[in-house]
Amino acid sequence: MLDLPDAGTCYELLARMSLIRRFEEEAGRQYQRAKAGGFLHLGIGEEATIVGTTSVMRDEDYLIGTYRTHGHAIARGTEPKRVMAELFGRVDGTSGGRGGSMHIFDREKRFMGGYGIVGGNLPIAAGLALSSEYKGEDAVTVCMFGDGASNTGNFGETMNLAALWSLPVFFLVENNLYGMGTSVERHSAQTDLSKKAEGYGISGERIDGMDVIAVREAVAEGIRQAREERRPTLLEAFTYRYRGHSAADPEVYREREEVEEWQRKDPIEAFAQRCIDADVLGEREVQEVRDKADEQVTAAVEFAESSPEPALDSLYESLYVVEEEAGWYAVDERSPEPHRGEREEQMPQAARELAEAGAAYGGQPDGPEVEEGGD
Ligand SMILES: Cc1ncc(C[n+]2csc(CCOP(=O)(O)OP(=O)(O)O)c2C)c(N)n1
Ligand SMILES: [Mg+2]
Repeated sequence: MLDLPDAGTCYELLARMSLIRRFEEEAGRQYQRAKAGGFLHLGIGEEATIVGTTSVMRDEDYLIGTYRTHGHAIARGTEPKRVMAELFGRVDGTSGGRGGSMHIFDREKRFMGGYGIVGGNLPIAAGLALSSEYKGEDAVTVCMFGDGASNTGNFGETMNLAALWSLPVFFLVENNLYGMGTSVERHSAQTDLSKKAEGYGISGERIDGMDVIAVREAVAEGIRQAREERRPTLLEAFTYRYRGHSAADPEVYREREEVEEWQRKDPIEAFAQRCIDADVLGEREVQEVRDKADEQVTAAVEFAESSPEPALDSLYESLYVVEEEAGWYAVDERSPEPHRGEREEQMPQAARELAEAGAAYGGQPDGPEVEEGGD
């Protein structure tokens, strides 16, 4: 086991993890009260991976994540009350209440989202790193994504360019063993995800993502290589989400015992105990951390509740429109009825046969006969 850092750093790591945990527990409660709308993906259990990573980043570094990033924003320094207000859809939220849970964004803190498309944040990370390179900045981009995202085309495309162009980017896969309800064994041919980018010249390592100190050390080295050697690497951190994929997950794909087993090695409890055992922190300080987290989260809810809803006449602000008048570009420009080629009866014969037979049969000897031609 790696040595503990100084007491101040341990206190800060514990405080950040505890704050995120309390925040997310409360976000779950507020969602059930229908105060927070849309989808809600909680990362409870994944705090050591998040905080271990951000604790070794510089202010000028970029972080980009997925739709499970309330904790990432808070770990980067975004005020919890602004994240809560975003969940509530209020004007004081990080995106003025227009993004919600999946789209937390804080440019000032260089937290670049919050991204709903699985794997969609990877090419953006490469782009951010390219921009730093172009502008001669010393910043590194840290890109965090799920095990499921490692199967997307974006993964390979991004690894290729990151390696080819020697971009200052660092990749961290938060392997929580599932992509929605599908386990890694069932969704990835290569289950050692740290090896998945080797073919592109990007080496990887596996670590215990429940150990904040192990994450810290490994990420610090990855960031150093990205910054000093322009060498992107891939870290696979084993972690676990205690809650379902989203707030609406019946969790039929895993046993209660599996969840409890992971909860027994809870990253926050384990770290607090370790600090107490090593006499780095006292019981009193650990309690203080919990009380402060409670206070901040209570204040965040009060703030979010008293923040106004966006004004109705601001509905079309910040939308992409071609014309001066705000509106629904696709319908504005064309008439709303179906256009040429959009009606089913205009579908070419071959396409209809394929659709009826199921596209899976396309090109197979016992599939339907497909005629050449058609428009
Ligand atoms: C391109 C794309 N495909 C599918 C989805 C639906 N979807 C949302 S989350 C998810 C699972 C992703 O799992 P993983 O990358 O392991 O991240 P985790 O949710 O475990 O943090 C899927 C398939 C999506 N949002 N985007
Ligand atoms: Mg996952």
